Amino acid sequence: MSYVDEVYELVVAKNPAQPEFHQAVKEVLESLRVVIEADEEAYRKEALLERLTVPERIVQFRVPWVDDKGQVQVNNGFRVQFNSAIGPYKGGLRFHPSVNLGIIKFLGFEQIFKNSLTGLPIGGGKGGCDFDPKGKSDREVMAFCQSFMTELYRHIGADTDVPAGDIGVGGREIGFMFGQYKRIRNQYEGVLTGKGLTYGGSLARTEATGYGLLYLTEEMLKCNGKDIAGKTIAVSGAGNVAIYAIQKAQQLGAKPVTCSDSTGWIYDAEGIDVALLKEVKEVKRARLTEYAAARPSAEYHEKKAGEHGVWTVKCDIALPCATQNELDLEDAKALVANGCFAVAEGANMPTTLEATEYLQKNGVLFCPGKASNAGGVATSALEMSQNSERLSWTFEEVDSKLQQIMVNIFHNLDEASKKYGMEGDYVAGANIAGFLKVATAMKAQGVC
Ligand code: NDP
Ligand code: 2IT
Repeated sequence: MSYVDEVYELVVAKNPAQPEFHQAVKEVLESLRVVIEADEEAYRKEALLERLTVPERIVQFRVPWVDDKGQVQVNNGFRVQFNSAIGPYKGGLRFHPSVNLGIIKFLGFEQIFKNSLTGLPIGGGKGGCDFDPKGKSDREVMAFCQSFMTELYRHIGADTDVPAGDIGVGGREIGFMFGQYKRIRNQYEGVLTGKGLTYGGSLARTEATGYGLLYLTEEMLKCNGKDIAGKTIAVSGAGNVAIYAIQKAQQLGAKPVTCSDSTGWIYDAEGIDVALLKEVKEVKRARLTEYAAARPSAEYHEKKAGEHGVWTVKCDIALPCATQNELDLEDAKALVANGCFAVAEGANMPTTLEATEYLQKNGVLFCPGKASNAGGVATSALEMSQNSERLSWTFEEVDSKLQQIMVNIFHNLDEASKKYGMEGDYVAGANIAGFLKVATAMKAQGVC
């Protein structure tokens, strides 16, 4: 059996009941087949793929906290420190009831290659908790965050592991966790990114993932003889990534007409009103029904099992920005039938393997999240740089660096796909380009 197949079987056998982790590993290993098989014995002897797929460290811990009724609640916390070959562990924290070890491992694994693609010195990690911030008071969220950090603090540090936000973790949660870290450690350091602007945060970090997604999409279209201006875009999600993707798409002259949350979705024929969306989601933390109520041009559709939501809308470009496996084969078929010619992932692994294959086979330009959503973590790394030199850069400076990073990422994966005879397969290009830097660093550092 080939080394790649052997390691995939091992991963499945050793990590039962972690389907998302299997899926992420399968996608990467399939892309790497051509690289590994050219030098199979050397990779096998060094057990490079086994080392790549086993995290350096997993921390799992209890998070007890008291709710507003005086009831003690207990949640399960995780931090997976996956790979530190090219820098300190870096990656977000997700607070969502669906969080389990397999989800955090898939996200941490993806993060290794994403962080490598940014060209910046950051290793791969991810963490989170099965806590649901929805419907909780600010005091409950604070109590939870303080308890979460009371355990996590001993495993992280500005040169060790630097968490940030992800689903359910934004500025409010980062602030509460930063305060608790500082209190326990008596140390003011850049241990988290996505911080507020008054205490070490970077301008443009809030916008970075969504903006970066559009910078990369624009470059991908340009290099394929297409233009983003005037195009209709279907976006899913209504959180940090979706909001700023919609905003930048409009600035580039495109028309995003959809967004969605966990209970329903919006079709707005006049284009999404970003100011209203921000008010509903960032300020009121409300449902999209409130958007529809305030906007006559918007249609609200309740989410229903078996229905395909935003992907049934006619569009030129699709940007999935909500969560994993939200775009399946049926959705891919609907997009192709409606003339969609480009999909770029804002979320992590939002497209199933079957859907990805269908889109690619039908000539749709497809950019995987580990490349197209790398602007968030790249700007986090820029926040780390600013914290280290105790300076802050202007919005324009950070934004122009972000733009350059996204353009470079696209060209790196484009070149890797050509070099390995898979021109236009940006999934393979991203996985190979991300892998080669990490593998070279791992080999140089000996058996560790
Ligand atoms: P937010 O929590 O800000 O927003 C998430 C959005 O997706 C919300 O609208 C939420 O609905 C919706 N959503 C979440 N889970 C589900 C679900 N299971 N089913 C349907 N809808 C869901 O998170 P982000 O915008 O930060 O993250 C979105 C995606 O982008 C994730 O995959 C994340 O890993 C990825 N990402 C985030 C980065 C960042 O910098 N924040 C960087 C790179 C990737 P509701 O409003 O009802 O909660
Ligand atoms: O998935 C991701 O890249 C993030 N959630 C952002 C990570 C970070 O460290 O900024």
